[in-house]
Amino acid sequence: MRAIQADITTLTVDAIVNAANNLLLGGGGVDGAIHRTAGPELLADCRLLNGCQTGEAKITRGYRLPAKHVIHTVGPIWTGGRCDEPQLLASCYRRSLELAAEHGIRSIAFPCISTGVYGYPADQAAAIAVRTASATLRTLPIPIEVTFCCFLRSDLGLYNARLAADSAEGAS
Ligand code: AR6
Repeated sequence: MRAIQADITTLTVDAIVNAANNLLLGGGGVDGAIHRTAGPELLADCRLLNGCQTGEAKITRGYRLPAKHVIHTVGPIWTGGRCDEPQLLASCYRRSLELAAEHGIRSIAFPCISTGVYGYPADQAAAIAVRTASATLRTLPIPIEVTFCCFLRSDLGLYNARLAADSAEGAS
């Protein structure tokens, strides 16, 4: 697992993850950027998926993106943490990785799900992302290279701290 600062739509990986909404018909933020770069075929494909529940994930092709696939997941809207937000956010990372493994995906990049419009506190979200990805990778039959793609420099700092703590834990 590694963290970088980049625009996720530029990454050449087997799959990028989209922080979508329940309708899966596009939106702002990273969702808007992914749809703009992938082109109208992505929206046409998404229309066939019948939406997606919060914490779940669905897969499409990447069309004009350098990534071969897009895994669309729906993070929780932050309302203070008492509406299962941590469990739902963890589920986004777990279900995306499980779906990736089912499709033979060997490299995947995640944005910082829920931390934009949906308002999830960035540090808490980074902790969940790293902890859940680390735990899920240990359960998968094939190794997957995970990149946490941070748009903001502040997020990159949070992820690097969490990744260092995770690898220290793994070593002890
Ligand atoms: N590459 C990587 N990360 C990005 C990019 C990009 N091109 N653009 C933004 N981010 P958000 P959410 C980061 O709001 O909070 C949409 O309208 C951004 O800095 O995109 O899960 C959907 O349709 C932030 O760290 O997603 C939903 O309605 C992270 O992506 C709603 O927003 C997530 O911010 C989902 O909200």
